[in-house]
This record gives sequence, structure tokens and C-alpha cells, in this order.
Amino acid sequence: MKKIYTELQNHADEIKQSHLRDLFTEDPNRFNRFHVDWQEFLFDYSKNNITDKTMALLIRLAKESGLKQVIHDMFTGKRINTTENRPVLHIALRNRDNHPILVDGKDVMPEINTVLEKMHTFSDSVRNGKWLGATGQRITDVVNIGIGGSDLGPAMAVEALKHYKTDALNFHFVSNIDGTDMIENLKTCHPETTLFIISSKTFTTLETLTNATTARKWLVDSLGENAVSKHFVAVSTNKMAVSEFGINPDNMFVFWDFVGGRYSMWSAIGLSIMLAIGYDQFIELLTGAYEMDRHFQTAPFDKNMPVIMGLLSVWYSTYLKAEGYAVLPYDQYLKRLPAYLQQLDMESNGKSVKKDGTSVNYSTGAILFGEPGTNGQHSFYQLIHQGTHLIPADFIAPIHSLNEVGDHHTLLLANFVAQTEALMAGKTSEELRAEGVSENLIPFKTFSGNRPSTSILIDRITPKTLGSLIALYEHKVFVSGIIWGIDSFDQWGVELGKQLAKKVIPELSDKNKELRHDSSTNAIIQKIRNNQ
Ligand code: G6Q
Repeated sequence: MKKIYTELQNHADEIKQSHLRDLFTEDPNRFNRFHVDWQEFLFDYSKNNITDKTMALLIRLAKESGLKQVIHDMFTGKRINTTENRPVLHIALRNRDNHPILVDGKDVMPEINTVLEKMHTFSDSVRNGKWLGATGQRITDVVNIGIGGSDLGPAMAVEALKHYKTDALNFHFVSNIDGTDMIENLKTCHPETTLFIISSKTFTTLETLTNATTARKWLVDSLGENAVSKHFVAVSTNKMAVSEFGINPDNMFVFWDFVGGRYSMWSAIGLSIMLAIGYDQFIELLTGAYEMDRHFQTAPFDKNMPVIMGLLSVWYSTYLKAEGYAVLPYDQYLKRLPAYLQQLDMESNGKSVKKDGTSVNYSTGAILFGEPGTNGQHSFYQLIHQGTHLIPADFIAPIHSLNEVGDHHTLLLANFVAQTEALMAGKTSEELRAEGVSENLIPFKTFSGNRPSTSILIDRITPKTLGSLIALYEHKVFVSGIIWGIDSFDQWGVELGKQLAKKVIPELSDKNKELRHDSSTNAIIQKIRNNQ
């Protein structure tokens, strides 16, 4: 075992003896040493269970893990997704200085720029009413049909950027194979004015193809087969499957297998985002991500936000044995961010086998959850404050609201600030006694404190700052994955899900089919069959 691992483990035992309240009291300069001021971001990680020694050890760990080299490898198109033998080039999609990025000697930028321009022309024509439905009416509703990485990014970003969205279009995201998702969304849509975007990297995903087929029938039943070309576009890497489905290749926006599903909102998978906010603001989104990419590539590790965040994840999961991780946006527009990050983080780093095929003997990615503040405060924060688990939490808030109403935003920010302070300092029995709390309630009203949080304060939510924020989390996940020695860019667990149901489908519809599962599975299938 590397010496650094033992040193970190020993240091973790030391840190457990310290309290954040004391660390702040002993060192009035603590904030100065543990924050990064960058563009519209203030990244304050001083309320984490760390000292200078912790950060020095973690940065040594990053160096000994070859992080610098792997960052370089990703940005230069090396095949760092080893189990799928692919480069990892979502960063090329937002390469705003347009420098060549070579894969097997070929620059990927010209193709990326061509697709971006095609999205530009198409989204302009839908937004300005030049693109008409089959009966000559303007499009009013856009329905993105996709799941996982082909849904969560655009759904999160369209919600996050609602303030910047055109009023002329309504957006719907249908992902679940549960027919309710489709039916409820179509209730407010009319075939003549609805545009479907079928988003699927592989164009083989059961949920998406089933939903797309239902949508197609809904349209064709009303407007006829010829209407399809005016109401269906596809985003995929699989041209053949798209044309087999009956979507005109002219209406197809391609991307490439070097873009992972959960990293694809910057590609044509983001078409709904561009339709919502327009080309120029979509470019702002890409620019924000690009600026974060530059920061990630160039800032020294001790001033590098994604590196620090990634190292903190390793510190908590592996060394302090934290199993959970909360992301708490104090902004209603970011309400889908936790769902988006659940996939980004848990699908990327929920792994127990290293790149060399051997099993890990340490904890990797944590269980991520979250809700917008202050809603979360009135539900699960109890466990974060007084439960038995260590849950590091990211608190995210904009200084300026996009909807100034009375003193709402001041009250929101007051909660944001107060929660992190309370988690850090806690409340002692002496303080409670001084407040006159009766003795029998003191054990219940005591807060241990010493509970870690990171505050990410953003000037305001804009396409650009959202781009930076998402890229920050993407790279944070990447950094932890490198340290853990896992492949953060594959998802064999999802692939299994794609296979499993196929066996059961015929067993549900054919009552006479013999069942050869375990007794529980057999009984459930039998119960469904008997009651269908
Ligand atoms: C993402 C995953 C997964 C994927 C969906 C949809 O990284 O691979 O969430 O995005 O399974 O796949 P398709 O886009 O191929 O339909």
C-alpha cells in the first residue's frame, strides 16, 4: 500500500479528534486559506473537516495518482474511458477557442461546429416561426423524449434557465416508460403545433423507442404519415436506426461516442435548451463550461475548485467513511440539479472495480441526494444536523435573485448562511442552559456541530454561470474517479438494466409461459398475470 494512504488514514483519526468550531476559533484566518474567488463564484470550503495538513496530504495524493497527466490526457483526446476504449470529449463540445482536438489524428472540431450550426439554423427557425407544422401552424410545444443522460441534462438546464426562455414555446420532458408520463404531457399539446425531439445516443433504448412510437402514432392518427417530417427530429449517434424509425436524416442531429450520455447536454442532446434560450445564450452556457475547463486545466491544485471538491469527496468517502452527500441549491430554478447530479456522480463513481480489473478495498462514490433549500430544511436536514451519519453538504446560492419580491431573497440567503453556520458550530448544552432550556430537554436540543459543508455562492444564475457550475461538478466527479482508480465514464450497471426486462416481457403477456425464476419473482409475475 502506498505510504500516502496510511498517512491519510492516520490523519483521519487525528481529524476526528478536532472540532470545526475550535478550528475557526484558533485560526481567524481560516476562511482566507480555504476559499477560492473565481469569476462570479465564491467557493468557500473552510467549513470542512480539514486542516492545512489534510489539504497538503490530499494534494500529494492527487499528484501521486498522476492527476495532472490524466487531465491532460482527457483534454487531448486520449482513450481514458478504458472499458469502452473511448476518448472522453464532452470538453470538445465547449471548446470555444476552437483549438484542434485530435482523435486518431483527426480534428473533431469541424464536425462539432457543423452540428452546432445546424442546431443554430433549426432552433432559430422554430423560435422565429419560419419552421411550421404540417398544417402551416407555428410550433408552440416541444417534447423531448429521452431518458437518463438524454433527459436529465436538458430537463435540468431548461428549468434552471426558465428566466431566459422564450414565451413562445412550452417544454415537456418525457422519459418514463410509464404511459402516464406521455399521456399527462400530451394533455396540453396539439398535434399541429407540437415538435418531438427523440433523443437517444444509441437509438435502441426501450423506454425512448416505446415513447417515440406512441408519440408518432398520436401525431399520425391526427395528421397522417406525411406530417412526421415537420414534427419529429432526432438526436443520436445511430443514423441507421433513426432512418429505420422513419425520421428523415435531414432532421437528425448527430453526436459521437466520445460523448458520454450523462455528459451530453453540451451536444445536440441540448437542442431543447437551445430552443428554449436561443443560440446566443446556449453559446454563453458553453462559454461558462469552457471557462471552468480552463480553470481546471490551469489553476494550481490548491486553488483549483474541481480538484479541491474531488479531493474532499475522496477524503469523506474513503477516509472519514461518509456514505451520504447532500447537494442543496438555495434557488428554485435549480430544483432539478440534485436529480441531475445523482446520475452524474453516482453513475460515474458508483463503482467497485478498478481500471485494472481488481476490486477496490475502500469506499468510492457516495449516495447523493438533495432538494432546494429551504424545502429540505423542513424535511431531511434533521438527519444532517442530529443523525448518526456524516453527510458533507454543498450549499449553492445566487447572491442576486432573478425574481426580487419583497424580502424573499434576503430570507432565503439568511437560511443558506445560518444552516452552514449551525452545522459547523452546533449548539452546546451550556448555550442551551444560558437560554433557560429545561434540563430534561437539553440532550434533545443539543447539536454536536462539526458537520461539514461547502458554500458555493454565485453572483446570479445565468446561462454562463450555470455552464460553469455543471462543469465544476463534472470535473469534481472526474478527479475523485482518478484518485479511486476507477473508470468514471462507463456504466455497465445501466447496460444490465437495459437487458433484464427483455426476458420478462413475454412472460407477462403469455399466461402459459413457464416461469423459471426464484419463488418471489415467479409469484410476482403470477400475481400480475392473474390480475391483468
Ligand atoms: C448515461 C447513461 C444512460 C443513458 C440512457 C439513455 O451516461 O449511459 O443514462 O444516457 O440509458 O441512453 P440512450 O441515449 O442511448 O437512449
